[in-house]
Amino acid sequence: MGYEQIAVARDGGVTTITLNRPEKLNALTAVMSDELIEAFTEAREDPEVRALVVTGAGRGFCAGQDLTEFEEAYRAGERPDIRDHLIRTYHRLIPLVVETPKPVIAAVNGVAAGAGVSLAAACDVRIASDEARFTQAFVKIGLVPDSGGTWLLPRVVGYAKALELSMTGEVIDAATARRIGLVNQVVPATAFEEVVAAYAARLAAMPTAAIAETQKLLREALGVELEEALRREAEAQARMGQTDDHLEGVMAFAEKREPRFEGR
Ligand code: T3D
Repeated sequence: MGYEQIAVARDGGVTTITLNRPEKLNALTAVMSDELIEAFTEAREDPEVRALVVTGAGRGFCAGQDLTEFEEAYRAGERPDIRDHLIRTYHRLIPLVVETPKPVIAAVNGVAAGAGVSLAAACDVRIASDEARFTQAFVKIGLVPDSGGTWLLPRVVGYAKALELSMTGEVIDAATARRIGLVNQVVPATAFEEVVAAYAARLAAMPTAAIAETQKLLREALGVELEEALRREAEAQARMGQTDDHLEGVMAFAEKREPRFEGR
């Protein structure tokens, strides 16, 4: 389908979803949330898609909620219930990103703020350009972290850093984000697209079913006892043991060649 505020492109097994309001640093509107939900749903259901990249057009990754969406109502003295907006947008989008059973890379090309940080944190891997910056901006407008920020950020950087960033709204650069574990790697802006494309292609060539099970197991293991985690690992492993990619991996090892995984 044609989109207004995002762009979607396919290259082999990789779908790239680009937030496309560069003049507003790709701030999220209700329309953009709906479009992201549609694009993620399509990519999730397409067996040919084996990895996703989320990035931003222009100099921003995502400046979070578009703060002008409620401006008119506020100026008119109205106070819309933010909860309704959150339920309609981020409560659908963020779980969809987290639960996408394929590797999802946030290619953080520029500044990420508020819900933009949550969107990046919802992805499996974060690759930042050295021009990226991050801010838990919520507190600067008198709000608490939403869009999953209270759940996602402590899981990525730990409780103490998540609380510090959320209380201060401090803007941190890409090197600091790397140091605290908010991003997996930082790449010079000049090499950014190339590095992201190579990384995504590498993940798209992996055994996709095993990656999906791994994502789910690790996510859920944070909330269960060891015995339960072991039981879930064994169940998933039994399923993976029946896949073509497992057979291919073992055969490739035995034959001293690179495996050719098909994602099945
Ligand atoms: O209401 C609810 O639904 C609650 C949900 C909340 C979820 C959230 O995400 S809350 C947090 C919302 N985001 C922010 O508070 C961030 C606001 N933006 C900034 O603090 C700064 O723009 C940045 C630190 C992100 C970047 O600074 P800088 O100096 O690089 O760029 P800039 O000049 O401030 O912004 C460039 C343009 O983007 C500018 O437009 P203009 O003046 O050139 O026409 C600016 O207004 C626009 N822009 C940036 N962020 C937003 C935005 N427009 C709408 N909404 C934004 N969030």
